[in-house]
Amino acid sequence: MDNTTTRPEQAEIRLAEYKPPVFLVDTVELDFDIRDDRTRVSSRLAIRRNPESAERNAPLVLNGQGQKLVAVRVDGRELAAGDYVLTDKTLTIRAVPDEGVVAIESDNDPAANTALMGLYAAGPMLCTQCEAEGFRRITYFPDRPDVQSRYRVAIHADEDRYPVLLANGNLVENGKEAGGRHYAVWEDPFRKPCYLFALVAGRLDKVADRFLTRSGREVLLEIYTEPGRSSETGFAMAALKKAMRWDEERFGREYDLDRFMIVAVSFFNFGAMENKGLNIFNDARVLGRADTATDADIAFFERVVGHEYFHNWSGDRVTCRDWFQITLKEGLTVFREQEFVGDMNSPAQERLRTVSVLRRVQFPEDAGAMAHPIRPASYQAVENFYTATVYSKGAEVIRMIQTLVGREGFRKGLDLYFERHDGHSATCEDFVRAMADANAIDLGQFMRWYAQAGTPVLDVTSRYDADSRAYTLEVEQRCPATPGQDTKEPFHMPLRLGLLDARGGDMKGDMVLKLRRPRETFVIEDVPEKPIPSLLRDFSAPVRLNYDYTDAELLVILAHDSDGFNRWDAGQKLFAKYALSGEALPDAFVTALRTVLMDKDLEAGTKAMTLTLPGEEELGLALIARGERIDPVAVCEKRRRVIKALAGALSGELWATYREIAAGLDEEASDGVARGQRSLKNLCLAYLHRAEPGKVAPVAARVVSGARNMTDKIACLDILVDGDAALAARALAEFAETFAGQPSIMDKWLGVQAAERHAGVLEKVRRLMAHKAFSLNNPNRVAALVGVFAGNPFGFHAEDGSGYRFVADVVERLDRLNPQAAARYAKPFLRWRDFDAGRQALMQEALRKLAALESLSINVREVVTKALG
Ligand code: 0A1
Ligand code: ZN
Repeated sequence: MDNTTTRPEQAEIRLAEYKPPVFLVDTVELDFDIRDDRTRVSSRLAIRRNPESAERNAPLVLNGQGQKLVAVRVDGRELAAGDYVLTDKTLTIRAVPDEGVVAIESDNDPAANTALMGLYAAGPMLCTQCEAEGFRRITYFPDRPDVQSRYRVAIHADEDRYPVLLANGNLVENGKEAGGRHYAVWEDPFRKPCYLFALVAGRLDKVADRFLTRSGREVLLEIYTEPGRSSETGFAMAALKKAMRWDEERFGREYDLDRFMIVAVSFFNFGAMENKGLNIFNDARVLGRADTATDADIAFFERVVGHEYFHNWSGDRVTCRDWFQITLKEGLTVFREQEFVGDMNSPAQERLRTVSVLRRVQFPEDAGAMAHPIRPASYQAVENFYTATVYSKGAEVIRMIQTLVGREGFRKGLDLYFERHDGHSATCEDFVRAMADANAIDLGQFMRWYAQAGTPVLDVTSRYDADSRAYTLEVEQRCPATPGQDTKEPFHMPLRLGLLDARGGDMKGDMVLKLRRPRETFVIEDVPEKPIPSLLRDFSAPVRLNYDYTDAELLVILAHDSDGFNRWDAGQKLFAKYALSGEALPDAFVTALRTVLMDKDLEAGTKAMTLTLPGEEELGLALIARGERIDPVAVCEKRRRVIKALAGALSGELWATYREIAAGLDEEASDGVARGQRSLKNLCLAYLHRAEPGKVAPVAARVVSGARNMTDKIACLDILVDGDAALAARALAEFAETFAGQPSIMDKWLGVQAAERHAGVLEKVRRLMAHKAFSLNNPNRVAALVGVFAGNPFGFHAEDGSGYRFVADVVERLDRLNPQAAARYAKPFLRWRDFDAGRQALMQEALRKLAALESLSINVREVVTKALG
């Protein structure tokens, strides 16, 4: 007997095979009967054959997964089992009228739902997550974003256990029921795709406020938390009001419902979700005060609250036709979020942050085994494509359009886009067409950004002719091959630049060259002296740019360029060069950095960013660009060597800066300025620790136990863990005792230890997995421990392969609970080709072991097969 099992080939779903839905659903009535052992969901769907569908006689096929079907009715008649076909993914009903009502009852088991998609128990509450394909786990439905419906939702539950019952839209009715139960009915007047559906039930605390829209409507704002955490909502509420005002002022977009709700939940796979009128947030992205959250967390609250709020227009009012178009809403919304955060704080710092994240996270993705265009052409598990490429590179593509058409032109284009598509689903073509039409320009070639993967490279050379005073730039563009795309067509992109004189003065102001061809020559006339080109100002396109700068030219740019981005980037280039070559830091560079540090007019946050070396990932990428392979441990050491040298040379200034800021900074302040000052202060201390560990460790130890500010505590805990075993052990124990029972704070404690740049880190992480602060069921705990470990060169990349085996093992175990989360930790293996031969072999071995498993989710299997492919 042949007992080998064959694994069915996994299906690639393709954009080119898009077909309009066969049936539309105009209205949806849902009834949730929440009981201790199950939740019964009853639906009434008003269905109608779609006139746009070519499949005139096709049956009604509803998606459905992981629930128990109880009954199906068509126009009031209950169907017998033979009247429909039920599989583990679909419910097919052949005998349906062209227009009618389908009613379905099914049972959900939220307590058993560890995948956190659909209806699930999040600690003491029930909540939902439907993007991308979670609604099908709640009830049988055509679960696709081009089916948009009006919803009326009734929820019934025990009043004591679930006093708060929420869904999208407006509360239209509520009251008591027999047996200590109660109910609420919600109606959403806007048509929406089912992925924007949301429901929350539980015992929740609430903070409320009001917002007056510019047309004079009053909106009720509510933030709900688990009991005891409402004092941590201040930043989020302030951010929400700022976001609402900003979207009116900058883009003319007003809020449209009477109520806007945010719920913070403690089990969530992503950062947050833009469900219409009822945003659901990972509590780590919305709750905290200066004594419970770090400045980085707090900065994120404003960003994420803004992001989800902005989706109300870019995502909810105008949504995506299909899941290939995620960047239509995400790229645009990230762009809007970046503009908002810049306007609320410092636009220059926001740009530096954005680009460094892009380079650190998106560039490697775009060079790896799962590189994809911002609009992928195919996928197996759509959740694998909520990526840095779709989000961050997508936002850069939107930004390039703004650079090409100007801010006013962009606003006109966006208005036209919303006007044309309000209440409907759209495609990336629709967006670009609105921009082109509003500005009467041709963006045909520009569409290649949506179809071609890989980070383009610009090779630039120049010559200056003193006699004719002409400056010539030759620009060549190329784009490396990516999986499935061997050759690329040239991109249309803006190259912003300036020309500096020998003292760094701008000779010509800002110019924007429009690149379209593989090789182009630009002649700039009337240039008085041989210039230093300041190329790719403001990072005007998501590319790598090569130009053969001398160190002296970079120093001029660093000191004087009027473009803040290029000043910072010149420093980054010099840092990378000295770190990778092992050359000593030249005095001129140290002097330039000293000038930055002591500059009275420069914001502290900008100083901190200028003094921060490119990260280990970026240095690794610089090696790849030179055709070398990465030894991550060696890269970490090279980086440390530069920090040590710099700290030695600037010791006096670093101590002076540290002391001055420490003396004047209010521990409770967490506005943008205070955050910048704190980041500079803690950078000074961390740098000094490399050069003078004996002097810094006691200072750090005092801060960990004495400070009330969480940013300071964690920065100093990091320092201790990095250097002084005895002090670290004591500080960690004290921290754990103080914050036991506060899981989001204990996540930081886990993370600090998983980040330890030391060979023994795996053993520690193994032990921590058994600690009561850890749980494989909670994505935040897993991110704090396993996620941080996966970015640790001494952990994940340990030379003996132990880190790879450990992470692969976690992926296997986690996959049984939460496939989306598991796939996230399989992704670091996608880059195996970037590392030295020994590590390549060990990473492939771990991948093969995973690939050989019989039962893997499609999420993990897609990553593993593409990694090996
Ligand atoms: N749309 C959300 C993020 C999000 C994406 C996918 C999810 O499940 C697969 C959940 C949330 C945002 O951009 O904020
Ligand atoms: Zn989003």
